[in-house]
Amino acid sequence: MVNEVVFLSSWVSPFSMRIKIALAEKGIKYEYKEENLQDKSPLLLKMNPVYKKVPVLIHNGKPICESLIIVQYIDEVWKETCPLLPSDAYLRAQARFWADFIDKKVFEWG
Ligand code: GS8
Repeated sequence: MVNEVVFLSSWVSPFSMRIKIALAEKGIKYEYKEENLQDKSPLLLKMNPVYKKVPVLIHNGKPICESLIIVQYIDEVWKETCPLLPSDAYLRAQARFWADFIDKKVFEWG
């Protein structure tokens, strides 16, 4: 299977750190494209027409948006290497709770 991975991000984006860590843990090679959020690229507007935000992962030409959804996608597609969530369902629920808490209470502007 061809795995062409492009990561649209910005240095100011704390949400993008989730993707950087997930890609690093899985050892996935990717092309990084820095976005200027004051002057968004046509590629970002095309790949994330709903929110027009980074991060966006483009896998074999198909975009995945929203950092937690991207992390889950990476974990499902590259499932043989380094699982990102605990194998126990209860511990997985706890991990998801805290990720959701961070989005709602820490990064309320996101
Ligand atoms: C939040 C992404 C976000 O806010 C996620 O991916 O989890 N819920 C989303 N991205 C910001 C940069 S980080 O502050 C962004 O792209 N902002 C551009 C804009 O709002 O126009």
